Amino acid sequence: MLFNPTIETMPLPRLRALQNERLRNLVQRVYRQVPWYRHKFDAAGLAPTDIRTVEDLRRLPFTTKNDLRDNYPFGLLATPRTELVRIHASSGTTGKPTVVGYTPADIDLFSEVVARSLAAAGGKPGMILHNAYGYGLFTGGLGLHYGGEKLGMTVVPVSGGMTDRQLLLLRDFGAEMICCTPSYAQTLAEEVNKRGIDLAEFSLRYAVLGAEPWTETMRAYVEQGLSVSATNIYGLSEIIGPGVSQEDVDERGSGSYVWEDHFFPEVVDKNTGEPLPEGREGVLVFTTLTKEAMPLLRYWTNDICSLHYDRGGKRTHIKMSAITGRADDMLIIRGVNLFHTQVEALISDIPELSAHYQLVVTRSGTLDEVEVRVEISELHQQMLEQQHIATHLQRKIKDNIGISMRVTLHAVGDIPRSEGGKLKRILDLRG
Ligand code: DLL
Repeated sequence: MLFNPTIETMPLPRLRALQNERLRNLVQRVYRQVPWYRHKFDAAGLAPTDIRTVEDLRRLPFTTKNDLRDNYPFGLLATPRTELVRIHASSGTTGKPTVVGYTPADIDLFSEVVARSLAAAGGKPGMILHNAYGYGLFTGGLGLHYGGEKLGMTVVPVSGGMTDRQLLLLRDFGAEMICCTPSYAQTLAEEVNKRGIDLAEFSLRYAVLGAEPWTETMRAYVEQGLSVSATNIYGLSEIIGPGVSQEDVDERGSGSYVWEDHFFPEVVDKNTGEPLPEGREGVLVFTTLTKEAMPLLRYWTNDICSLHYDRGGKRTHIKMSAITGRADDMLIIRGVNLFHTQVEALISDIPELSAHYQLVVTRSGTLDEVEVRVEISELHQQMLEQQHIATHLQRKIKDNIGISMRVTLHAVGDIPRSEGGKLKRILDLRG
């Protein structure tokens, strides 16, 4: 279902004209109201009138997470602090959180893009939405909540954790849609299986998963384990929260529609910052075209993906591929760039192994060492002692990624699970 068909199917030339008009307004507003941006323009020798179309964006410098930190907490606001009706924040890996503010219009915009996303995922008015994203400073809980209400769904604000209660409410309320992190969906699927729960007692049909990278292997596991069609929802606090992009339930695997009437995406070269053409992988960068409280120009997300128009899709908006990793949690192991999803893909080719794994990075002397801890699948527990499975994965990793790693096999339940939020797949113990 399309929540806003006029916008979602707008012919590209009209969409581009809308973006250009919004961009011109944005640049004027930001120059006038955010001193930090005014200095950036002045330093670059640019006037707001130099930016007339989205093609001109490449002339502007990027905005980074560090810039947000330097302006902590309210330095980048384009409206007086007293006009905010909500604040969210995301905890970074170091130091202070990244703070974002919303005016009433921003909350409307947030709800609109999440409503579009839930509709694309299979949601309909009247359907029960079991919302297991965390409520609080994290944008997931409240973001999905308001979007669900906007679409006319009945939202159950469960928040994360307490798996027993989640399963009880899922069954008793008859939710047809669940949203949570993919790793938590994996936990739920595993519990259903462990307890021998009959899914016929549930009404679940759809899962809307995001907030962390996941793969087709996890999709298959969750779809089968919870009896759902699972789609990807992507977003980040700095831009709005969840609902920056969303996969359509009938177009699974072909990328997620970016709601580009509000968030203009670019993919740029990680090293040079030059915009890359459709289909090429690089760092995702967003310009918020309509946000009031904290508009951002060319925000460097650090997320790695590619963009493409899908001429056969239901909507005209551009699609982004699944995120393969973050430029900053990319491991560099003996000079080789590595994302944990690359290892995950190789694990998934070996039927004796489960989708539960963790990479542990240590340093001995000057040499980085990686241990891949992976669980034997439920069905193959008796093979735990069989070293040849570990050797097989080790060889695949060496052949495909070019790094020697130690592989250790573990029993079901040994590797940490998601307890409701984002799961850490990498344990980096190098000081
Ligand atoms: O994670 C917003 C969100 C909530 C998205 C609920 C989807 C569902 P932050 O905590 O600011 O916001 O983290 C943003 O999480 O830059 C990505 O690295 C990662 N991320 C978010 N969604 C996906 C996804 C929320 N679908 C950071 N696939 C982003 C891969 C994702 N990574």
